[in-house]
Amino acid sequence: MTINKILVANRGEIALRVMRTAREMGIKTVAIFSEADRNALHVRYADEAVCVGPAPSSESYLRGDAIIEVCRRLGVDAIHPGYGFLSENANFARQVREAGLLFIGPSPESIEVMGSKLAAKAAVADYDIPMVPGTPSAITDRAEAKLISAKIGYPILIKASAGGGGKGMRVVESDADFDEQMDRAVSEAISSFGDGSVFIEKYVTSPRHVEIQVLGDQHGNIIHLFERECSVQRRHQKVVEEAPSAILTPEIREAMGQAAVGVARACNYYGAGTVEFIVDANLNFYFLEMNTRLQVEHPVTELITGVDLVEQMIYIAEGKPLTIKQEDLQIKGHAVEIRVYAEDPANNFLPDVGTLDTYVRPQGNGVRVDDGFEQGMAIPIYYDPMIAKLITYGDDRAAAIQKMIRAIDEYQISGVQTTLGFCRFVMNHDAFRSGQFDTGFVSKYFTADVLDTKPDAEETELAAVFAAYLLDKQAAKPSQTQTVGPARPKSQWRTKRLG
Ligand code: MV4
Repeated sequence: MTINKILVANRGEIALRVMRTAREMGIKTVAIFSEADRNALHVRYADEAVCVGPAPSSESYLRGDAIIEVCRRLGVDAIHPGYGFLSENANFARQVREAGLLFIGPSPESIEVMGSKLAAKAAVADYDIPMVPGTPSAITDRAEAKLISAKIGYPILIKASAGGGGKGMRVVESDADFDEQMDRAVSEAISSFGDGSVFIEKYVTSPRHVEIQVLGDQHGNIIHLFERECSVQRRHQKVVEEAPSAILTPEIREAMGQAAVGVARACNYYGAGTVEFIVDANLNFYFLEMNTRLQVEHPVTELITGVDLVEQMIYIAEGKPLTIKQEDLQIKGHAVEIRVYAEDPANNFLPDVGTLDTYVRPQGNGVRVDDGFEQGMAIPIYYDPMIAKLITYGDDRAAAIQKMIRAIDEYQISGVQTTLGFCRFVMNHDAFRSGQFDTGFVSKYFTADVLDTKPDAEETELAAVFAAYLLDKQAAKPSQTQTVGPARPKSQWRTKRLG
Protein backbone atom coordinates (compact mmCIF):
# COMPACT_ATOMS: atom_id res chain seq x y z
CA MET A 1 0.00 0.00 0.00
CA THR A 2 1.20 3.50 -0.80
CA ILE A 3 1.06 6.13 1.90
CA ASN A 4 -0.12 9.53 0.70
CA LYS A 5 -0.87 11.22 3.99
CA ILE A 6 0.70 10.72 7.41
CA LEU A 7 -0.57 11.93 10.75
CA VAL A 8 2.20 12.43 13.29
CA ALA A 9 0.83 11.60 16.73
CA ASN A 10 3.44 13.63 18.56
CA ARG A 11 4.77 17.13 19.17
CA GLY A 12 8.02 19.05 19.30
CA GLU A 13 11.25 18.13 17.60
CA ILE A 14 10.29 14.55 16.75
CA ALA A 15 7.04 15.57 15.06
CA LEU A 16 9.01 17.99 12.89
CA ARG A 17 11.72 15.47 12.20
CA VAL A 18 9.17 12.89 10.97
CA MET A 19 7.27 15.44 8.87
CA ARG A 20 10.45 16.60 7.15
CA THR A 21 11.13 13.13 5.80
CA ALA A 22 7.47 12.67 4.85
CA ARG A 23 7.61 15.90 2.88
CA GLU A 24 10.81 14.83 1.14
CA MET A 25 8.96 11.68 0.09
CA GLY A 26 6.05 13.67 -1.32
CA ILE A 27 3.73 12.56 1.50
CA LYS A 28 1.20 15.01 2.96
CA THR A 29 1.43 15.65 6.69
CA VAL A 30 -1.13 16.14 9.43
CA ALA A 31 -0.16 17.50 12.84
CA ILE A 32 -2.16 17.10 16.00
CA PHE A 33 -1.74 19.53 18.83
CA SER A 34 -2.96 20.37 22.29
CA GLU A 35 -4.26 23.77 23.34
CA ALA A 36 -0.79 24.51 24.76
CA ASP A 37 0.83 23.94 21.36
CA ARG A 38 -1.32 26.07 19.07
CA ASN A 39 1.67 28.09 17.87
CA ALA A 40 4.18 25.25 17.91
CA LEU A 41 6.49 24.71 14.95
CA HIS A 42 5.18 21.24 14.18
CA VAL A 43 1.72 22.75 13.77
CA ARG A 44 2.96 25.40 11.37
CA TYR A 45 5.05 22.94 9.40
CA ALA A 46 2.27 20.45 8.70
CA ASP A 47 -0.03 20.63 5.68
CA GLU A 48 -3.00 20.33 8.06
CA ALA A 49 -3.26 20.51 11.83
CA VAL A 50 -6.00 19.55 14.25
CA CYS A 51 -6.39 20.36 17.93
CA VAL A 52 -7.12 17.17 19.84
CA GLY A 53 -7.67 18.57 23.33
CA PRO A 54 -6.40 20.50 26.34
CA ALA A 55 -2.78 20.75 27.41
CA PRO A 56 -2.38 17.66 29.59
CA SER A 57 -1.13 14.75 27.46
CA SER A 58 -3.80 12.46 28.83
CA GLU A 59 -6.40 14.76 27.28
CA SER A 60 -4.61 15.34 23.96
CA TYR A 61 -1.51 13.50 22.70
CA LEU A 62 -2.60 10.30 24.43
CA ARG A 63 -6.17 10.34 23.10
CA GLY A 64 -5.86 7.44 20.69
CA ASP A 65 -9.56 7.46 19.84
CA ALA A 66 -9.60 11.17 18.98
CA ILE A 67 -6.45 10.78 16.90
CA ILE A 68 -7.89 7.90 14.88
CA GLU A 69 -11.05 9.97 14.35
CA VAL A 70 -8.93 12.78 12.89
CA CYS A 71 -7.41 10.25 10.49
CA ARG A 72 -10.86 9.17 9.29
CA ARG A 73 -11.96 12.74 8.77
CA LEU A 74 -8.86 13.89 6.88
CA GLY A 75 -8.25 10.80 4.79
CA VAL A 76 -5.01 9.88 6.53
CA ASP A 77 -3.35 6.59 5.52
CA ALA A 78 -0.84 6.08 8.30
CA ILE A 79 0.15 7.24 11.79
CA HIS A 80 3.71 7.82 12.92
CA PRO A 81 3.79 7.85 16.74
CA GLY A 82 7.29 9.31 17.28
CA TYR A 83 8.67 8.38 20.72
CA GLY A 84 6.92 8.52 24.06
CA PHE A 85 3.15 9.11 24.14
CA LEU A 86 1.44 6.28 22.19
CA SER A 87 4.54 4.91 20.51
CA GLU A 88 4.79 1.73 22.58
CA ASN A 89 1.12 1.24 23.30
CA ALA A 90 0.15 -2.13 21.81
CA ASN A 91 -3.57 -1.43 22.18
CA PHE A 92 -3.25 1.78 20.22
CA ALA A 93 -1.27 0.03 17.47
CA ARG A 94 -4.06 -2.56 17.35
CA GLN A 95 -6.81 0.07 17.15
CA VAL A 96 -4.95 1.82 14.35
CA ARG A 97 -4.81 -1.44 12.44
CA GLU A 98 -8.50 -2.15 13.11
CA ALA A 99 -9.41 1.30 11.80
CA GLY A 100 -7.84 0.31 8.47
CA LEU A 101 -4.82 2.58 8.99
CA LEU A 102 -1.14 1.75 8.95
CA PHE A 103 0.86 2.09 12.15
CA ILE A 104 4.37 3.20 11.22
CA GLY A 105 6.04 0.94 13.71
CA PRO A 106 6.12 -2.69 14.78
CA SER A 107 3.17 -5.05 15.17
CA PRO A 108 1.09 -4.84 18.37
CA GLU A 109 2.33 -8.36 19.17
CA SER A 110 6.00 -7.30 19.09
CA ILE A 111 5.26 -4.26 21.24
CA GLU A 112 3.43 -6.41 23.74
CA VAL A 113 6.14 -9.06 24.10
CA MET A 114 8.93 -6.50 24.47
CA GLY A 115 6.86 -4.43 26.91
CA SER A 116 7.38 -7.17 29.47
CA LYS A 117 10.98 -7.92 30.36
CA LEU A 118 10.13 -11.45 31.40
CA ALA A 119 8.14 -12.13 28.22
CA ALA A 120 11.06 -10.70 26.24
CA LYS A 121 13.53 -13.01 27.98
CA ALA A 122 11.26 -15.98 27.33
CA ALA A 123 10.87 -15.02 23.66
CA VAL A 124 14.62 -14.89 23.04
CA ALA A 125 15.44 -18.00 25.10
CA ASP A 126 16.08 -20.17 22.02
CA TYR A 127 18.13 -17.61 20.11
CA ASP A 128 21.48 -17.89 21.85
CA ILE A 129 21.36 -14.34 23.22
CA PRO A 130 23.72 -13.55 26.13
CA MET A 131 21.73 -12.65 29.24
CA VAL A 132 22.71 -11.72 32.78
CA PRO A 133 22.44 -14.73 35.12
CA GLY A 134 19.12 -14.60 36.95
CA THR A 135 15.63 -15.97 37.32
CA PRO A 136 13.75 -16.65 34.07
CA SER A 137 10.33 -15.97 35.60
CA ALA A 138 8.62 -13.87 38.25
CA ILE A 139 9.53 -14.54 41.87
CA THR A 140 6.74 -16.32 43.69
CA ASP A 141 8.68 -18.03 46.45
CA ARG A 142 11.00 -15.87 48.52
CA ALA A 143 12.97 -18.66 50.10
CA GLU A 144 13.72 -20.04 46.65
CA ALA A 145 14.61 -16.56 45.38
CA LYS A 146 17.12 -16.13 48.22
CA LEU A 147 18.71 -19.45 47.40
CA ILE A 148 19.06 -18.43 43.79
CA SER A 149 20.53 -15.07 44.81
CA ALA A 150 23.10 -16.76 47.01
CA LYS A 151 24.02 -19.04 44.12
CA ILE A 152 24.35 -16.16 41.65
CA GLY A 153 26.27 -14.20 44.26
CA TYR A 154 25.44 -10.80 45.78
CA PRO A 155 25.02 -8.02 44.87
CA ILE A 156 21.92 -8.85 42.87
CA LEU A 157 19.24 -6.67 41.33
CA ILE A 158 15.51 -7.04 41.71
CA LYS A 159 13.78 -5.69 38.62
CA ALA A 160 10.15 -5.10 37.75
CA SER A 161 9.08 -7.03 34.67
CA ALA A 162 6.91 -4.12 33.52
CA GLY A 163 9.61 -1.63 34.52
CA GLY A 164 11.37 1.08 32.63
CA GLY A 165 13.70 3.95 33.37
CA GLY A 166 15.09 2.25 36.43
CA LYS A 167 11.75 2.25 38.25
CA GLY A 168 11.07 -0.76 40.41
CA MET A 169 14.76 -1.65 40.37
CA ARG A 170 16.55 -2.46 43.66
CA VAL A 171 20.08 -3.50 44.42
CA VAL A 172 20.39 -6.13 47.15
CA GLU A 173 23.81 -6.27 48.75
CA SER A 174 23.31 -9.30 50.98
CA ASP A 175 20.86 -11.93 52.14
CA ALA A 176 20.01 -9.75 55.17
CA ASP A 177 18.67 -6.98 52.92
CA PHE A 178 16.69 -9.22 50.64
CA ASP A 179 13.21 -8.98 52.16
CA GLU A 180 13.23 -5.24 52.62
CA GLN A 181 14.39 -4.53 49.05
CA MET A 182 11.99 -7.11 47.66
CA ASP A 183 9.05 -5.41 49.43
CA ARG A 184 10.10 -2.05 48.04
CA ALA A 185 10.56 -3.33 44.50
CA VAL A 186 7.15 -5.01 44.49
CA SER A 187 5.27 -2.04 45.90
CA GLU A 188 7.02 0.34 43.48
CA ALA A 189 6.20 -2.00 40.60
CA ILE A 190 2.53 -2.13 41.61
CA SER A 191 2.20 1.61 42.09
CA SER A 192 4.08 2.49 38.89
CA PHE A 193 2.97 -0.24 36.50
CA GLY A 194 0.02 -2.00 38.14
CA ASP A 195 2.03 -5.21 37.90
CA GLY A 196 4.04 -6.49 40.84
CA SER A 197 6.00 -9.13 38.91
CA VAL A 198 9.69 -8.92 39.72
CA PHE A 199 12.71 -11.06 38.87
CA ILE A 200 16.36 -11.31 39.85
CA GLU A 201 19.55 -10.63 37.95
CA LYS A 202 23.18 -10.58 38.94
CA TYR A 203 24.13 -6.94 39.44
CA VAL A 204 26.64 -5.89 36.82
CA THR A 205 28.78 -3.19 38.42
CA SER A 206 29.98 -0.20 36.39
CA PRO A 207 28.10 -1.21 33.25
CA ARG A 208 28.02 0.67 29.99
CA HIS A 209 24.79 1.10 28.10
CA VAL A 210 25.23 0.13 24.49
CA GLU A 211 22.25 -0.33 22.19
CA ILE A 212 21.94 -1.65 18.66
CA GLN A 213 19.64 -0.10 16.06
CA VAL A 214 17.74 -2.64 13.99
CA LEU A 215 15.42 -2.45 11.00
CA GLY A 216 13.13 -5.28 9.96
CA ASP A 217 10.69 -5.49 7.10
CA GLN A 218 7.42 -7.42 6.85
CA HIS A 219 9.10 -10.17 4.84
CA GLY A 220 11.44 -11.40 7.55
CA ASN A 221 14.54 -9.40 6.56
CA ILE A 222 16.34 -7.89 9.55
CA ILE A 223 19.50 -5.81 9.58
CA HIS A 224 21.35 -3.89 12.27
CA LEU A 225 22.81 -0.41 11.97
CA PHE A 226 25.54 -0.75 14.58
CA GLU A 227 25.57 0.63 18.09
CA ARG A 228 24.93 3.77 20.05
CA GLU A 229 26.79 4.38 23.28
CA CYS A 230 24.46 5.93 25.87
CA SER A 231 26.35 5.51 29.12
CA VAL A 232 26.43 9.21 30.01
CA GLN A 233 23.09 9.49 31.74
CA ARG A 234 21.71 11.02 34.87
CA ARG A 235 19.09 9.15 36.85
CA HIS A 236 18.24 7.04 33.81
CA GLN A 237 17.88 10.13 31.66
CA LYS A 238 20.33 10.01 28.76
CA VAL A 239 22.44 13.14 28.38
CA VAL A 240 25.02 12.31 25.72
CA GLU A 241 24.81 9.62 23.06
CA GLU A 242 27.30 8.74 20.39
CA ALA A 243 27.95 6.34 17.57
CA PRO A 244 30.02 4.30 17.27
CA SER A 245 31.03 3.33 20.84
CA ALA A 246 34.64 4.11 21.68
CA ILE A 247 35.20 0.71 23.29
CA LEU A 248 33.80 -1.93 20.95
CA THR A 249 36.13 -3.99 18.83
CA PRO A 250 34.94 -5.01 15.35
CA GLU A 251 34.45 -8.55 16.69
CA ILE A 252 32.29 -7.50 19.64
CA ARG A 253 30.35 -5.11 17.39
CA GLU A 254 29.64 -7.97 15.00
CA ALA A 255 28.59 -10.29 17.84
CA MET A 256 26.28 -7.64 19.35
CA GLY A 257 24.79 -6.91 15.95
CA GLN A 258 24.08 -10.60 15.43
CA ALA A 259 22.54 -10.87 18.90
CA ALA A 260 20.33 -7.84 18.24
CA VAL A 261 19.12 -9.31 14.96
CA GLY A 262 18.39 -12.53 16.88
CA VAL A 263 16.30 -10.63 19.45
CA ALA A 264 14.35 -8.94 16.65
CA ARG A 265 13.84 -12.26 14.89
CA ALA A 266 12.59 -13.81 18.13
CA CYS A 267 9.59 -11.48 18.14
CA ASN A 268 9.05 -11.33 14.34
CA TYR A 269 10.05 -7.71 14.48
CA TYR A 270 9.46 -5.22 11.74
CA GLY A 271 10.02 -1.47 11.72
CA ALA A 272 12.81 0.37 13.52
CA GLY A 273 13.77 -0.96 16.94
CA THR A 274 16.56 -0.78 19.47
CA VAL A 275 18.04 -3.68 21.36
CA GLU A 276 19.57 -2.57 24.65
CA PHE A 277 22.60 -4.27 26.17
CA ILE A 278 24.76 -3.67 29.17
CA VAL A 279 28.47 -4.15 28.70
CA ASP A 280 30.66 -4.98 31.69
CA ALA A 281 34.25 -3.94 32.38
CA ASN A 282 35.55 -7.01 30.49
CA LEU A 283 33.40 -6.18 27.44
CA ASN A 284 30.98 -9.02 28.07
CA PHE A 285 27.57 -7.92 26.82
CA TYR A 286 24.10 -8.92 27.97
CA PHE A 287 20.68 -8.34 26.47
CA LEU A 288 18.46 -6.20 28.70
CA GLU A 289 15.39 -5.17 26.72
CA MET A 290 14.13 -4.00 23.37
CA ASN A 291 12.61 -0.59 22.68
CA THR A 292 10.00 -0.89 19.98
CA ARG A 293 10.05 2.71 18.80
CA LEU A 294 12.18 5.28 17.02
CA GLN A 295 14.49 6.55 19.76
CA VAL A 296 15.44 10.09 20.68
CA GLU A 297 19.07 9.41 19.84
CA HIS A 298 18.44 7.92 16.37
CA PRO A 299 20.23 10.81 14.55
CA VAL A 300 23.70 9.61 15.54
CA THR A 301 22.98 6.36 13.72
CA GLU A 302 21.68 8.26 10.71
CA LEU A 303 24.87 10.29 10.54
CA ILE A 304 27.30 7.38 10.69
CA THR A 305 25.34 5.15 8.28
CA GLY A 306 23.74 7.68 5.92
CA VAL A 307 20.36 5.97 6.41
CA ASP A 308 17.21 8.03 7.05
CA LEU A 309 15.51 5.83 9.64
CA VAL A 310 12.13 7.51 9.29
CA GLU A 311 12.17 6.94 5.54
CA GLN A 312 12.91 3.27 6.17
CA MET A 313 10.08 3.06 8.70
CA ILE A 314 7.66 4.45 6.14
CA TYR A 315 8.75 2.03 3.41
CA ILE A 316 8.50 -0.86 5.86
CA ALA A 317 4.97 0.17 6.89
CA GLU A 318 4.02 0.20 3.21
CA GLY A 319 5.09 -3.43 3.03
CA LYS A 320 8.15 -2.84 0.89
CA PRO A 321 11.10 -5.15 1.35
CA LEU A 322 14.29 -3.63 2.78
CA THR A 323 16.62 -2.58 -0.01
CA ILE A 324 19.60 -2.12 2.32
CA LYS A 325 21.66 -5.26 2.81
CA GLN A 326 23.76 -5.82 5.91
CA GLU A 327 26.92 -5.98 3.82
CA ASP A 328 26.11 -2.58 2.27
CA LEU A 329 26.35 -0.90 5.65
CA GLN A 330 29.49 0.48 7.16
CA ILE A 331 30.32 3.00 9.83
CA LYS A 332 31.60 6.23 8.43
CA GLY A 333 32.86 8.90 10.84
CA HIS A 334 31.61 9.60 14.34
CA ALA A 335 28.53 11.37 15.69
CA VAL A 336 27.80 12.80 19.12
CA GLU A 337 24.42 14.01 20.38
CA ILE A 338 23.60 16.04 23.44
CA ARG A 339 20.14 16.70 24.81
CA VAL A 340 19.56 20.34 25.58
CA TYR A 341 17.04 20.51 28.40
CA ALA A 342 15.38 23.49 30.02
CA GLU A 343 16.79 22.37 33.35
CA ASP A 344 19.13 24.01 35.82
CA PRO A 345 22.26 21.90 36.30
CA ALA A 346 23.30 24.20 39.17
CA ASN A 347 20.05 23.39 40.94
CA ASN A 348 19.78 19.62 40.79
CA PHE A 349 18.51 19.77 37.21
CA LEU A 350 15.19 21.26 38.23
CA PRO A 351 13.05 21.95 35.16
CA ASP A 352 13.29 25.64 34.30
CA VAL A 353 10.53 26.26 31.83
CA GLY A 354 9.87 29.76 30.60
CA THR A 355 10.30 31.81 27.47
CA LEU A 356 13.24 31.54 25.09
CA ASP A 357 14.15 35.23 25.13
CA THR A 358 17.23 34.52 23.07
CA TYR A 359 17.40 31.44 20.93
CA VAL A 360 20.17 31.25 18.34
CA ARG A 361 21.13 27.85 16.98
CA PRO A 362 24.66 26.80 16.12
CA GLN A 363 25.21 26.17 12.43
CA GLY A 364 27.82 25.04 10.00
CA ASN A 365 29.48 21.95 8.70
CA GLY A 366 28.77 18.80 10.68
CA VAL A 367 26.15 20.38 12.95
CA ARG A 368 22.53 19.15 13.11
CA VAL A 369 19.96 20.70 15.41
CA ASP A 370 16.66 18.88 15.86
CA ASP A 371 14.37 21.16 17.82
CA GLY A 372 10.81 22.44 17.96
CA PHE A 373 11.23 26.01 19.15
CA GLU A 374 12.06 29.47 17.94
CA GLN A 375 13.14 32.61 19.75
CA GLY A 376 10.29 34.10 21.75
CA MET A 377 8.44 30.83 22.26
CA ALA A 378 7.52 29.49 25.67
CA ILE A 379 8.42 25.98 26.73
CA PRO A 380 5.20 24.46 28.07
CA ILE A 381 5.23 22.97 31.55
CA TYR A 382 3.08 20.04 30.49
CA TYR A 383 5.64 18.05 28.53
CA ASP A 384 9.22 16.91 28.50
CA PRO A 385 11.48 19.98 28.93
CA MET A 386 13.82 19.04 26.10
CA ILE A 387 14.53 22.12 23.98
CA ALA A 388 16.68 20.51 21.33
CA LYS A 389 19.00 17.75 20.33
CA LEU A 390 22.36 19.00 19.17
CA ILE A 391 24.23 16.52 17.02
CA THR A 392 27.70 16.86 15.55
CA TYR A 393 29.50 14.72 13.03
CA GLY A 394 33.20 14.42 12.25
CA ASP A 395 35.75 12.09 10.72
CA ASP A 396 36.56 10.62 14.09
CA ARG A 397 35.49 10.86 17.73
CA ALA A 398 37.88 13.67 18.65
CA ALA A 399 36.66 15.75 15.70
CA ALA A 400 32.99 15.20 16.58
CA ILE A 401 33.69 16.22 20.20
CA GLN A 402 35.58 19.36 19.14
CA LYS A 403 32.74 20.26 16.83
CA MET A 404 30.31 19.74 19.70
CA ILE A 405 32.24 22.11 21.94
CA ARG A 406 32.25 24.70 19.14
CA ALA A 407 28.50 24.22 18.60
CA ILE A 408 27.75 24.49 22.33
CA ASP A 409 29.75 27.72 22.46
CA GLU A 410 27.75 29.14 19.55
CA TYR A 411 24.37 28.13 20.96
CA GLN A 412 22.75 31.18 22.55
CA ILE A 413 19.84 30.60 24.84
CA SER A 414 18.46 32.98 27.44
CA GLY A 415 15.26 33.10 29.43
CA VAL A 416 15.66 29.58 30.76
CA GLN A 417 18.53 27.67 32.31
CA THR A 418 19.79 24.85 30.13
CA THR A 419 21.99 21.78 30.29
CA LEU A 420 24.39 23.20 27.67
CA GLY A 421 27.05 24.07 30.23
CA PHE A 422 26.73 20.65 31.79
CA CYS A 423 27.22 19.07 28.37
CA ARG A 424 30.30 21.23 27.79
CA PHE A 425 31.66 19.90 31.07
CA VAL A 426 31.14 16.34 29.81
CA MET A 427 32.79 17.08 26.44
CA ASN A 428 35.85 18.53 28.19
CA HIS A 429 36.18 15.79 30.79
CA ASP A 430 39.19 13.48 30.50
CA ALA A 431 37.14 10.39 31.27
CA PHE A 432 34.71 11.19 28.49
CA ARG A 433 37.42 12.17 26.03
CA SER A 434 39.39 9.01 26.72
CA GLY A 435 36.30 6.85 26.24
CA GLN A 436 36.87 5.26 29.64
CA PHE A 437 33.54 5.86 31.38
CA ASP A 438 30.46 3.96 32.44
CA THR A 439 26.91 4.68 33.62
CA GLY A 440 28.37 6.12 36.81
CA PHE A 441 30.03 9.02 34.96
CA VAL A 442 27.68 11.79 36.08
CA SER A 443 27.37 10.79 39.73
CA LYS A 444 31.11 10.19 39.92
CA TYR A 445 32.33 13.42 38.35
CA PHE A 446 29.59 16.02 38.32
CA THR A 447 28.80 18.50 41.06
CA ALA A 448 27.23 21.91 40.55
CA ASP A 449 30.49 23.69 41.38
CA VAL A 450 32.22 22.34 38.27
CA LEU A 451 29.91 24.66 36.32
CA ASP A 452 32.18 27.63 36.45
CA THR A 453 29.86 30.43 35.43
CA LYS A 454 32.31 33.17 36.32
CA PRO A 455 34.14 34.60 33.33
CA ASP A 456 37.88 34.84 33.73
CA ALA A 457 39.45 38.26 34.13
CA GLU A 458 40.77 38.64 30.62
CA GLU A 459 37.45 37.72 29.06
CA THR A 460 35.56 40.07 31.35
CA GLU A 461 37.84 42.91 30.35
CA LEU A 462 37.51 42.10 26.68
CA ALA A 463 33.75 41.98 27.02
CA ALA A 464 33.69 45.31 28.83
CA VAL A 465 35.83 46.98 26.17
CA PHE A 466 33.70 45.59 23.44
CA ALA A 467 30.45 46.52 25.16
CA ALA A 468 31.72 50.07 25.60
CA TYR A 469 32.55 50.22 21.93
CA LEU A 470 29.09 49.03 20.98
CA LEU A 471 27.40 51.47 23.32
CA ASP A 472 29.55 54.20 21.93
CA LYS A 473 28.41 53.44 18.45
CA GLN A 474 24.88 52.95 19.77
CA ALA A 475 24.99 49.78 17.81
CA ALA A 476 23.28 47.51 20.28
CA LYS A 477 20.96 47.35 23.24
CA PRO A 478 22.49 45.56 26.20
CA SER A 479 22.21 41.90 25.32
CA GLN A 480 20.15 39.60 27.53
CA THR A 481 22.07 36.64 26.35
CA GLN A 482 23.58 34.72 29.19
CA THR A 483 26.42 32.42 28.52
CA VAL A 484 26.57 29.00 30.04
CA GLY A 485 29.56 27.38 31.62
CA PRO A 486 32.75 29.39 31.41
CA ALA A 487 31.24 32.65 30.26
CA ARG A 488 32.82 34.28 27.27
CA PRO A 489 32.42 37.73 25.81
CA LYS A 490 30.14 36.00 23.50
CA SER A 491 26.91 37.49 22.47
CA GLN A 492 27.73 40.72 20.64
CA TRP A 493 31.16 39.61 19.53
CA ARG A 494 29.98 36.45 17.92
CA THR A 495 26.80 37.84 16.57
CA LYS A 496 28.89 40.43 14.77
CA ARG A 497 31.53 38.06 13.60
CA LEU A 498 29.23 35.30 12.52
CA GLY A 499 26.20 37.40 11.76
C1 MV4 B 1 21.18 -3.50 35.18
C2 MV4 B 1 22.32 -2.92 35.76
C3 MV4 B 1 23.25 -3.76 36.33
N1 MV4 B 1 23.05 -5.10 36.35
N2 MV4 B 1 21.03 -4.85 35.20
C4 MV4 B 1 18.77 0.51 34.43
C5 MV4 B 1 17.57 0.77 33.57
C6 MV4 B 1 17.29 -0.48 32.83
N3 MV4 B 1 17.10 -0.21 31.44
C7 MV4 B 1 18.44 -1.38 33.08
N4 MV4 B 1 19.28 -0.76 34.06
C8 MV4 B 1 20.33 -1.42 34.60
N5 MV4 B 1 20.24 -2.78 34.62
C9 MV4 B 1 21.95 -5.62 35.78
N6 MV4 B 1 21.78 -6.93 35.83
C10 MV4 B 1 22.46 -1.54 35.72
C11 MV4 B 1 21.45 -0.78 35.16
C12 MV4 B 1 21.66 0.63 35.17
C13 MV4 B 1 21.76 1.36 34.00
C14 MV4 B 1 21.62 0.76 32.74
C15 MV4 B 1 21.71 1.50 31.59
C16 MV4 B 1 21.96 2.87 31.68
C17 MV4 B 1 22.08 3.47 32.89
C18 MV4 B 1 21.98 2.74 34.07
C19 MV4 B 1 22.12 3.38 35.29
C20 MV4 B 1 22.01 2.66 36.44
C21 MV4 B 1 21.78 1.30 36.38
